[in-house]
Amino acid sequence: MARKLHYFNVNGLGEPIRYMLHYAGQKFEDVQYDVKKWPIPHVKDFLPYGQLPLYEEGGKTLNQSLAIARYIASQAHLLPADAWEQAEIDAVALNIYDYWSKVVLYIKESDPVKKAAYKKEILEEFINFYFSRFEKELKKNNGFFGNKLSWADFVLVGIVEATNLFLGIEVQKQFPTVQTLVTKVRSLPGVKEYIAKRTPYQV
Ligand SMILES: N[C@@H](CCC(=O)N[C@@H](CS)C(=O)NCC(=O)O)C(=O)O
Repeated sequence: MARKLHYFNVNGLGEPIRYMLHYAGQKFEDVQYDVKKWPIPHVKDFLPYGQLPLYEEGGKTLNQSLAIARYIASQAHLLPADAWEQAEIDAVALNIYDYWSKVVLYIKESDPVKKAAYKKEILEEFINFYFSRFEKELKKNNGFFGNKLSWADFVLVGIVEATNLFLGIEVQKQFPTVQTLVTKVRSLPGVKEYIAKRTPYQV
């Protein structure tokens, strides 16, 4: 079955999906658009909501990164079997996205004064607020969000890497359990080889 993932040539919402597909050993076409050339009209017009990522499989398409990640997880033993545990993992992924929404405001802001103010707020408030909670949950659950590896762990690693790329920091350094998870996910079979081969991202 032909699989295709469309995303930018940067880290962000698409990278945890790439990691999971590589971890699952799924063959897929990794279509990467140059973020510096965006918007590419014929691509944007073809996207159902004008945004990436978009996943294609068996002639069908799926947008929304979390829906795609959850679907891939269901095929890669990264989704808990129990409905309550699934909901807990969904909540974790949404909490991570709540944090990321603050960084998106910073990325999209073009006014340098407002941009600097967003950055200050992220560095001085939001990172601490969210990551101290992520750290606590991971510690409580054996180093993973759900006691064993799940798709939410991949989402966090993707968002950590995207944070580092866009803010020029190494956010995991202040949070040892997050740091351990990042190292673990980046060392997984399939993921490790993909990271070694990929072109370093730039923004
Ligand atoms: N809720 C959507 C958000 C998608 C999104 O914000 N995509 C960004 C890249 S991370 C995008 O396509 N930006 C270009 C644009 O909006 O034209 C998801 O999670 O997939």
